[in-house]
Amino acid sequence: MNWFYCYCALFFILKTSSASAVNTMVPNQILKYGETITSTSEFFELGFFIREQNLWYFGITYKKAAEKGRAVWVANRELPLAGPTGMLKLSDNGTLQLVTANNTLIWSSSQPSPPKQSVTSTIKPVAQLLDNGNLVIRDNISGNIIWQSFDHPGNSWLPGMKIGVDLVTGIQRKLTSWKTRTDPSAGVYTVSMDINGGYPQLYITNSTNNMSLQQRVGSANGLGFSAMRGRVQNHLYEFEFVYKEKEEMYITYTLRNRTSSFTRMILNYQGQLRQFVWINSSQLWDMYMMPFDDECKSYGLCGTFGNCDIKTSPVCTCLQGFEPKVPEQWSARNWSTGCKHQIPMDNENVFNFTKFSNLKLPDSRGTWFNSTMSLRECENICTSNVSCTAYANTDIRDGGSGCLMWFSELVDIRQAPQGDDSGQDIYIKVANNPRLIHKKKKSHLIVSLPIVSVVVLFTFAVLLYAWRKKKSQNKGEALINDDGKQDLELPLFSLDEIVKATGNFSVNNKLGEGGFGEVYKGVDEYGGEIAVKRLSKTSRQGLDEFQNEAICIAKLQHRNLVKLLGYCAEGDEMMLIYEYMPNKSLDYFLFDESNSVLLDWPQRYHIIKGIARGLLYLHQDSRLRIIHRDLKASNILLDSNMNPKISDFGLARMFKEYENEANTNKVVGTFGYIAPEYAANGSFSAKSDVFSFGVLVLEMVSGKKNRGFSHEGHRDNLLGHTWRLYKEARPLELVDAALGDSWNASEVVQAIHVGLSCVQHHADDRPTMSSVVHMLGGEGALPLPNQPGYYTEVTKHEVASTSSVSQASGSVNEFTITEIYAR
Ligand SMILES: *[C@@H]1O[C@H](CO)[C@@H](O)[C@H](O)[C@H]1NC(C)=O
Ligand SMILES: *[C@@H]1O[C@H](CO)[C@@H](O)[C@H](O)[C@H]1NC(C)=O
Ligand SMILES: *[C@@H]1O[C@H](CO)[C@@H](O)[C@H](O)[C@H]1NC(C)=O
Ligand SMILES: *[C@@H]1O[C@H](CO)[C@@H](O)[C@H](O)[C@H]1NC(C)=O
Ligand SMILES: *[C@@H]1O[C@H](CO)[C@@H](O)[C@H](O)[C@H]1NC(C)=O
Ligand SMILES: *[C@@H]1O[C@H](CO)[C@@H](O)[C@H](O)[C@H]1NC(C)=O
Ligand SMILES: *[C@@H]1O[C@H](CO)[C@@H](O)[C@H](O)[C@H]1NC(C)=O
Ligand SMILES: *[C@@H]1O[C@H](CO)[C@@H](O)[C@H](O)[C@H]1NC(C)=O
Ligand SMILES: *[C@@H]1O[C@H](CO)[C@@H](O)[C@H](O)[C@H]1NC(C)=O
Ligand SMILES: *[C@@H]1O[C@H](CO)[C@@H](O)[C@H](O)[C@H]1NC(C)=O
Ligand SMILES: CC(=O)N[C@H]1CO[C@H](CO)[C@@H](O)[C@@H]1O
Repeated sequence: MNWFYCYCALFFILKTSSASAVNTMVPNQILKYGETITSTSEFFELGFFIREQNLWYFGITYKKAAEKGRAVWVANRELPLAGPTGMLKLSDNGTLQLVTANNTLIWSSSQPSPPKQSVTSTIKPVAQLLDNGNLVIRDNISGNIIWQSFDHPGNSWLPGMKIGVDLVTGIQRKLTSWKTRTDPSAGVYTVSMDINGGYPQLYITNSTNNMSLQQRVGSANGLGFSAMRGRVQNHLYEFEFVYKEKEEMYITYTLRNRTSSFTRMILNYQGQLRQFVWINSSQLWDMYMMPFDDECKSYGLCGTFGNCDIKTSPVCTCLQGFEPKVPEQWSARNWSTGCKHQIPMDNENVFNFTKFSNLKLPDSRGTWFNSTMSLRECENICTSNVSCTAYANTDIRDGGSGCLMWFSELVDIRQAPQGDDSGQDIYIKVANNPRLIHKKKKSHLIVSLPIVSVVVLFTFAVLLYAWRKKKSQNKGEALINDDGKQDLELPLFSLDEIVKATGNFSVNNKLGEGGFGEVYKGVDEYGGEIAVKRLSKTSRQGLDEFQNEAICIAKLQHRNLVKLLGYCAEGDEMMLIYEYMPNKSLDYFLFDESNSVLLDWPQRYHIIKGIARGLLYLHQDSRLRIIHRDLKASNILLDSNMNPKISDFGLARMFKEYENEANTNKVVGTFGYIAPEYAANGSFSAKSDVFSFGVLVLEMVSGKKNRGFSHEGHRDNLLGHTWRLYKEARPLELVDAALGDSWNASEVVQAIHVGLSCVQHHADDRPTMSSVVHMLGGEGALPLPNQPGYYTEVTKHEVASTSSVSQASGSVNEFTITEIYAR
């Protein structure tokens, strides 16, 4: 009995004494294998552990069940012990030492960088494992910290740890990856703070690559880093940048509720940074945040003012208001040259800040910042400083605060995914487009607006009326609908302005000829580029088309339709003014031997999808229902980012809601693109546009014109040839040799399938544009196609063509058919 009590008492004493010192170690205390020191939070413990056979380490590991043994910090990461035989001791001067059984020093806390601490003889050191996983050596008299493991991070970034620079000692606190999954010695990747001027940000570097910048993580914005993948906006932790002038600057993160969550950030041996949170209910680590690991991750891929968006193809586009510096290189996917302002930023120029949302903020080297300033103050300073190019908030919590300003061209921007609020807003200086000012002014005159537009419309109508010498024979075709009274809210350009812009319609500025006259390039007084369509004075035939186009396009707004900026009606001049498309039209690339190589498959596929969306908008989604009737490669214009824009609405036809189909005596369109039922009996519908779209798709794949296609083996046209290959299960032989190896077989096969489905003989067998858009978006499937319409070439001989109207001058290919013998 006595013996039993005695044992119990002894046990009790041992238990309490170890409990009171559970997280501390005093001088000359020895810690051997099997003994550990545990933090009072019970999250962490300090002790020996094994990583691989006979490689023993000493460090801090998690203690909790599922994570037991996962190291968050390793003391002897470069020099493992051969067995569980070493020991850790704390010397009187406050140094932790790890020695082998025969007393060989393996690791010491003061070894790597002894900053000559003036160790007074009267210190009373204690080593303590804090609740957050920080091992500190303190002087128990003064309370000063002599050393702490948080100053020497490994691959794990725990809450409270600082990544940054001590400005007094110059010590850089950075993460270093492990060499392999199990070997904790320093690997090639680091995460460190860049402090070479500007707002500090974190970089991942790769030392095998000569310490090159592997990926820019960015600056802390209060919650995390902008445009990271995962739950950046969460309520568990906050990342923030702390700057104490002349002392230190660092990024750290803190848990909002220390007791409930448990988190770590890891730089893994493959150089990837990952933020994990422990989910108690499911007992596992959940990944909360990581930099995107995709094409857009490489630093500055899209050059200056370029935006990388993984959802678009190609991934790089110029920010709105910017255009490629070297269009040829840009369209050849060499984006490093970047973009420039569309309207040059001269000091005299009026400018506005354009707000871009949900972006990863650009590289912040060379920026200026003030964490207490408001966005309004920031704007004021940026407005008055000519060299300022953009500004943004530094912190996005509570509606945003702080001021960050750029003074150079912006690089390394990416788009955060839509529907994900992980990105940030930035305000970029963009010179004012005079046309936009014009428009804006209008919106100030709310009361007088209807009057203005009625007057404008009236003038326009009167002029048009005066122009019409006699009633057009095909009045049924004309597009003056009852809704002609809808506001034609178009800016009016003066003739003087246009004459100046085009160098008095100089031959050098002539871009080409359209259905109703010539097209000129112009530069307006602000340096903005425009295209001017001038109604021919000698031929009055184009008047209907001109009018048609003005009414049609003025009401349409879509990124895949060309944009009308305004019109000019003065004297006997009638002109429509468009945005200028620097990359000309699709046929310029597609059917030209040297240019076709510039248009690789991803671009062609992007263009196909863009045309499909534009056409869907015309057929279904716009306020009006419009059949284009003349879709062809030369009517697809390309903007500076090679986005397709459907143009030339001269032959377009507006449908009323209940109309699906119409008939005409005068068939207008272009050889090679025209649908059989339309050519044969003048019946047109949305499905006749679908036919033309199908032809265009097959032309994009093959790089060959449907019209004039020839093959040694047979008499079939491009459609027949494609059908042959498709039937014989050799569709890939259609692929344009100019595409090199840029194409992707499944996309090509899909495009051929779509193309063939669209050129079916019977209009009812052709899909709607919405099915086409779905299919190109990877959703749904189209039925297997049958033999296409116009299997063989409809030669000119077979078509009793009335003499093409006089508008068919120059490059235009329009014709009128009265009878046709289709197969
Ligand atoms: C502290 O003491 C240990 C052994 O007692 C010695 O090896 C070490 O150099 C000393 N460190 C400093 C900073 O004096
Ligand atoms: C200490 O032991 C290690 C092996 O554990 C051995 O390699 C080393 O030579 C020994 N050093 C001394 C000084 O005996
Ligand atoms: C540190 O000092 C406090 C009082 O200041 C004392 O209670 C505690 O026991 C000391 N710790 C060690 C390990 O000496
Ligand atoms: C780091 O650089 C090396 C050498 O250039 C390269 O092989 C490796 O892929 C790079 N690491 C990453 C993650 O890109
Ligand atoms: C690495 O950088 C140094 C200094 O910038 C340079 O001299 C050296 O040639 C570079 N090495 C490689 C492999 O790029
Ligand atoms: C922190 O988490 C604990 C446990 O989940 C909870 O009881 C407590 O209310 C939380 N505290 C705060 C301030 O949210
Ligand atoms: C975590 O989960 C375990 C069992 O799943 C439960 O016993 C424990 O109370 C939970 N802890 C917290 C802090 O919720
Ligand atoms: C991309 O453009 C840059 C700058 O003009 C040039 O130096 C580089 O050679 C180009 N790269 C390719 C692959 O064409
Ligand atoms: C930051 O802005 C605040 C308020 O505008 C100002 O008081 C402070 O001096 C500024 N700090 C620096 C370093 O410019
Ligand atoms: C604009 O800001 C930069 C950077 O702060 C400064 O060097 C320059 O003097 C400022 N210019 C003007 C005109 O205020
Ligand atoms: C929307 C906006 O801020 N517009 C402004 C653009 O700049 C001009 C002059 O620089 C202002 O008058 C506009 O209000």
